[in-house]
Amino acid sequence: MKKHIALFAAGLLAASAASAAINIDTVLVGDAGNANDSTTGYGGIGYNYHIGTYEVTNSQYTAFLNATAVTDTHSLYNTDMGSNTHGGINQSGTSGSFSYSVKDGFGNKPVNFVSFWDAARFSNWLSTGNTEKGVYVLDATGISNNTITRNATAWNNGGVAVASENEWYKAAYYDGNGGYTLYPTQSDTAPTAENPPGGANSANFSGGPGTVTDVGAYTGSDSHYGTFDQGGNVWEWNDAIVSTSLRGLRGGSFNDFDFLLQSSARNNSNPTLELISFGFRVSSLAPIPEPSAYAAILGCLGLSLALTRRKGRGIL
Ligand SMILES: [Ca+2]
Ligand SMILES: [Ca+2]
Repeated sequence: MKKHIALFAAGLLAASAASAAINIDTVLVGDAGNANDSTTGYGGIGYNYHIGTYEVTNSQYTAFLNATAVTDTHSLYNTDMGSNTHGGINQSGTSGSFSYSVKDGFGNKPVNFVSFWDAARFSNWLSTGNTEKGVYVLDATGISNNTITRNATAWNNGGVAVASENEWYKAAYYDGNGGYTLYPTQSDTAPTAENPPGGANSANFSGGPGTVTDVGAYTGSDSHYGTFDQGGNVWEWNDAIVSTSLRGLRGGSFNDFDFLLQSSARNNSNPTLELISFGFRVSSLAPIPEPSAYAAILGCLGLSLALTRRKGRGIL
């Protein structure tokens, strides 16, 4: 059934030049009910959840832009994505007919130059196909005052969110057995900054490649739950409201020293800031389908209902 849905979605997508296939790989973070890391007070989670195996990539974000930013009302595109050598997405056309393409070699690199609100809108779009509605019900006042929190119903129904600080922290540092490590590579020793794939404890931070690298490229340096690049590559927004003007960031980047990869390195920024080293990772209570899959699922259900009815009539 799952395979059928995926193929059906691909068929739909092939008919639409503006869309591209998007698939968000996730890992299940189990062990619900674990305690916080006693040294920092983070990481305790009372539920099982899915979190992105990787940072959101340029290729995924480009599909999002093509679906939602033909007229870029919400400034989802930042021109640095095109003009900066570390950015990975080009924009062409004029407002009303913008289209977006991935730069050569950048498809699997993490998107950067994104604000927290870009990340929230990407998550909403994955949930509902609408950037303004989903786990984050967005309105100008809530954005301006930085007060928007998760809508419990949307989240509990399997909506997609920007990972919460505790979701992000547990996926990065928890050892599955009551303990936490200092680095998100299952180690208390600083990783080696080197070109991927590196060894069993390597990452992309200062002294390494000097730019973004393909997500998951440090193949031997995943977390206990199987996530990659939570240390380095790009900083990752989380949805913690740190103050009236700040949201959370964790993990450090290709530009930062190793101590910023540590569990103790809680960082934050104005949620509107879009820097060269800012990206994000998503989470959900359910595995994440692509937005068009919702239509495909509905289509399949409709078809199956029609077949059932027809069959029913046949029997009668
Ligand atoms: Ca933006
Ligand atoms: Ca990262």
